[in-house]
Amino acid sequence: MNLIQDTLKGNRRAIARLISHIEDEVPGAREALAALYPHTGRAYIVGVTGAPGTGKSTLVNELAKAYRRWNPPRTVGVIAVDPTSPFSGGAILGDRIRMRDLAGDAGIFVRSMATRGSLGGLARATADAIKVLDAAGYEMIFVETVGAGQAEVDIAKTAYTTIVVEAPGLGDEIQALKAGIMEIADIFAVNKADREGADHTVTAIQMMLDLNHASHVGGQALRRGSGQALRLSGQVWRPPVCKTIAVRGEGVPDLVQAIEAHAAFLRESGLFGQRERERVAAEFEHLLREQLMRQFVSRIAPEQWDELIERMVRREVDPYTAAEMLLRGR
Ligand SMILES: Nc1nc2c(ncn2[C@@H]2O[C@H](COP(=O)(O)OP(=O)(O)OP(=O)(O)O)[C@@H](O)[C@H]2O)c(=O)[nH]1
Ligand SMILES: [Mg+2]
Repeated sequence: MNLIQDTLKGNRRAIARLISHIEDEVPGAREALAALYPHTGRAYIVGVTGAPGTGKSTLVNELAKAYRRWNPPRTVGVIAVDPTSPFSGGAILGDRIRMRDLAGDAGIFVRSMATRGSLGGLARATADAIKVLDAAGYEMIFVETVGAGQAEVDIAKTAYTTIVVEAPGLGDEIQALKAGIMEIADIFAVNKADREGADHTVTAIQMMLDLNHASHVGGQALRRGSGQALRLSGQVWRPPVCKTIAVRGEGVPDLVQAIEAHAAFLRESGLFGQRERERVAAEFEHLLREQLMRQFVSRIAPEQWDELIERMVRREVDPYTAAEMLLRGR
């Protein structure tokens, strides 16, 4: 089996094995990624994030089906990232079960990824898994992540369009939204609209968007420092708020339209290229930081490291000076 050639041909076993190699940092995985890299950059990546249990997987399942029914049908890759579980336990099994009706369709590939070591490692492995699916020819790639921590935000940064999923009755959640998630949302989905309070949630989000709109130009553009370009082009994206009932597939066509509208907005405003550059730069920075740190730490004797920590604990040296000492090799 030639992992690279077979992945490029879309062979499912090759794809699955290569992603496992990436997760396990098997020697050769990096070379495979390098060989695949020229074949990436074609997929449209959509991030789906939100609090636990809001219905992200159910929604992704429906979105995948919608794109399979598209004319002409698009192939779909799904990556469900679980930063909370260090083992491939219940959550992942749950995702598999919920996405059961996707199984058997050769045009869909579903993969779960959990933390094996650091969250940073998970973000990197996820970015690499996206490349594998991209090179394998999947046209739409959905990346599901839980919550709104930094790792999730990092993962969201790998998407062109980010959907934030909310559910009614999460008042505190909406407050928490203000912090990080508001800035990454290109589209809001208020799921479980069959439950009481959905309209209230929609109103709350709309109000927050109103507040934000004057100073924020909305969505990822600002967070990525492209506000200026947006103002120059005179174009502003206001995140639409879609009500959905994922379990019945209701509201999903509107959500698909919102994704397509955002993709068109990015292309027509010229922001797509900018976002792609920012995506590549962010990933590169992340990688450099990780590798520099690894290389650097590997050159330090454990005793030296421990001693330095001890000295900081005893307040004999401050962290800035300690860092200077290490960097200068003293
Ligand atoms: N009433 C109602 N229940 C829903 C809806 N969408 C999803 N659910 C249910 O909500 C539960 C959680 O759905 P998931 O799709 O697993 O949610 P999730 O956000 O992926 O969950 P995690 O990945 O564990 O964070 C399941 O029991 C779903 O059947 C909806 O529109 N209405
Ligand atoms: Mg899920």
